[in-house]
Amino acid sequence: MKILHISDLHLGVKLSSFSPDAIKKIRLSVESGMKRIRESLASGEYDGLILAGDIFESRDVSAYNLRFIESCIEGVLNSGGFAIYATGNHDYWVQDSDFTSFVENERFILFTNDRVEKREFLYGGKKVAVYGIGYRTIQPSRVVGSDFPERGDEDIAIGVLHGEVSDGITPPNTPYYNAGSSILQNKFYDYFALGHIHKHKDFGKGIVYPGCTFPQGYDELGEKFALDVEISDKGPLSIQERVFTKHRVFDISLELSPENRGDLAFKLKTEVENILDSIDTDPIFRLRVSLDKPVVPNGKADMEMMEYIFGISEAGVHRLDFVVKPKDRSESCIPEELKYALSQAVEGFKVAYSDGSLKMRSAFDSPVSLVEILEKYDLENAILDRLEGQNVD
Ligand SMILES: [Mn+2]
Repeated sequence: MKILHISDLHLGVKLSSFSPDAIKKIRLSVESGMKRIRESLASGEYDGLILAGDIFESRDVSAYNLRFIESCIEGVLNSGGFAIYATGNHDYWVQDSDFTSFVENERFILFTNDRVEKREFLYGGKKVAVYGIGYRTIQPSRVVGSDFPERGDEDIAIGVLHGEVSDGITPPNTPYYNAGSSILQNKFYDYFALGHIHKHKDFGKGIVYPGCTFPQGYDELGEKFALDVEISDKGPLSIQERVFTKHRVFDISLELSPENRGDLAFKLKTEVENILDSIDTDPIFRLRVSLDKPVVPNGKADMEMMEYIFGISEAGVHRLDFVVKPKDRSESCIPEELKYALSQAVEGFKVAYSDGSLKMRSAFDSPVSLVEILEKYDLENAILDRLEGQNVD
């Protein structure tokens, strides 16, 4: 039995932290990913589809995105398969929405109640039991691991949970449904489909987060995928990654100090070269430059050298975050006046103070090289001028 396990599509999420150029790339890539998901499900390639929650971003869902999920479910049902949808904390509204056509039937199971439920059906002569829970409110904050019953006499047992699962017995402290992985392991299901965490994690014994399917944030880095899950009563469980998007998001951090510049340059050179070697499409880069002192490398020559080393000029930077982390972490060491001055000096930068650091952020209309950034904004002088005389070290 082959199942496509998808979670955290967050259809309709605002891509506001990206530049317009990056947004265009992401939209096209997601669009073609959605098409491939729909086509695969309609082709009869899968026996089942599991949607493990946060399929939509919010109640404010477009007809297009709604129709997409409906057609995915229809596709797998029409080809003789089954679909399971457990709502997440972003789609708690699904249960009483009058504009969705999500109605349970024999082979479409919908978990929207805030308690663990069991559904059974026959598939290919086998008795399948599905145990799941959905969201009726945004933040239920409950330990649910022990709410799941041990498997019964069914041929195939599947669990679905949108929430936070931790290694071991102790559940994590979180406002969402939560469980310790070893509690779930002791239910002896063939597969436990998790959702909510955007990063892939396999706890063993078939308890798995696929992570979000589409990278749509600067914290959703590298390759993102859904899972092809093969459940067989003859052999072991097989789980394979299935990538549906072409774009990838990369976050490159650079912590500068006059002492470590050489080492960092080498490290970053390797990192960027590996990224550029391993992908067949344009990456979306954020470069984070942070300083623990108000000191930046000296002069344009240094920056040209760094750009050459990093190989970033080819790819371009879509967003630059510039962070000054003074050792004295009180906000008073960076006065309002300076924050205002910086926001003026560095056109287009949003300036904020948080976690003891001064943070500036800019998303560019189109990717720019590091040298361009420095020339355009004259960052070095802006920072040095403004910080001169400040007691920040
Ligand atoms: Mn979630």
